Amino acid sequence: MINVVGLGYIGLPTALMFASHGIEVVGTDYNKELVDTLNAGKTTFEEEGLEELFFHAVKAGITFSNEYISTDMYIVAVPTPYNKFSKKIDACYVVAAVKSVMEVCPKGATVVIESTISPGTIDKFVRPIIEENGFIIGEDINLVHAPERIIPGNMVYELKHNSRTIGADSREIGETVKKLYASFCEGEIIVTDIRTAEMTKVVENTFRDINIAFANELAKICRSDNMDVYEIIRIANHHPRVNILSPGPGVGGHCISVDPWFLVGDYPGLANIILAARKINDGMPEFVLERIYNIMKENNVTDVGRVGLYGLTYKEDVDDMRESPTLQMLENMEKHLSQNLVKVYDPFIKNDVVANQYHDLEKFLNDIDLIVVMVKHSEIRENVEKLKDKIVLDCHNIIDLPKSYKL
Ligand code: SAJ
Repeated sequence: MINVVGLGYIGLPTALMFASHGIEVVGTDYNKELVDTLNAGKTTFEEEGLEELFFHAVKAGITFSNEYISTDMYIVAVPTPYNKFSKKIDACYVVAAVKSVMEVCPKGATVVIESTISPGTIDKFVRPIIEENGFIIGEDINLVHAPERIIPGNMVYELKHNSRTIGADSREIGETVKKLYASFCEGEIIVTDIRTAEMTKVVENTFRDINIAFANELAKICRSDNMDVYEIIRIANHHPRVNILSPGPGVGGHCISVDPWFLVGDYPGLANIILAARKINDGMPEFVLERIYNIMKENNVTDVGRVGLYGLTYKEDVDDMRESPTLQMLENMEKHLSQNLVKVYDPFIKNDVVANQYHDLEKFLNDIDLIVVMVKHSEIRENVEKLKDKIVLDCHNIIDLPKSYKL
């Protein structure tokens, strides 16, 4: 039986996947409300295919609890925030979860850490806890790192089809855990050591951050000299070995905008491109603000109250707002005392999280003259004609109207 610890964006779908593939699973989370919701038969966030998977898993017997279970296999999928000042990982949730597991686990158990961690975290934080509890790693307790790779919006599909990495101290344990994941994972599963698995995961997200930063830097260069960045990228991408990503209003989410900082924090002086990319991407909300200011001036819009931000989430068609460019931008605006004037709307955010938030597209559009498309939710892509009388700042190159501006 597997005890999956942490039932968030990664832990929940993973637990459901195992349960739907014939494995006995108990999902544990310290959040009572979350466990109550799951036990009441409801999922806790929106995600394509999640509800169906949930019903399958419940039918197959998955249960949810606030308690840790005594069993031979644990999968820890708790959040790993980073310290905003030191840029280093804050392993407090992983530490707390492993401590709780140590209180109930029998000898012979395997502890798999799925949470994204910076290279060295297992050596520095996890091994000492196990040893302090009187266990010998490799004899009494087996330790494994199995980072996930799934993308919000396509999690269920990717859980099944992506290849993945298993890092273990011994080949044998690595192969055992590989077999377990192979119950649902059809992609290639590569077994390696723990340090390599930790580093690989962070490197993957850093690769993407750097590539997005390149596209964003091009957008700024082209804007400064009146060139069309989208046309340039489109043409350049016809080269067989060039694949430039898309500029946007910033990089949000809990992965790409966070993981590169682990490398910057741990290797100051060595992580140079990585740091530059982070700065470029983090500077994009400010760049959008400047664009808004210039477009307002050009169109004689003097009232910030007539400006509307479309989208609060960090990307399209998800309800996740973590590190979102819109929230970053509102924070920047706060410094200029204008945050409370601008209007905001997101079809995926049902409760009020910011000032002047709307819950109806029509009403939102009625109250603004300039709309800034921060997130390319399907809703706006399907309703472009509703923007024909508006001034539009399109941060994603999806709208082609007479009065639309690009980044
Ligand atoms: N973005 C751009 N331009 C692009 C692509 C993305 O500005 O061309 C922005 C998005 O709008 C968003 C951010 O970047 O704000 C990140 O979005 P994303 O869809 O690229 O990635 P995430 O953060 O949702 O998920 C990533 C994935 N990692 C990689 O693609 C390397 C996913 O596979 C990981 O599992 C996940 O991070 C994670 O948990 O680490």
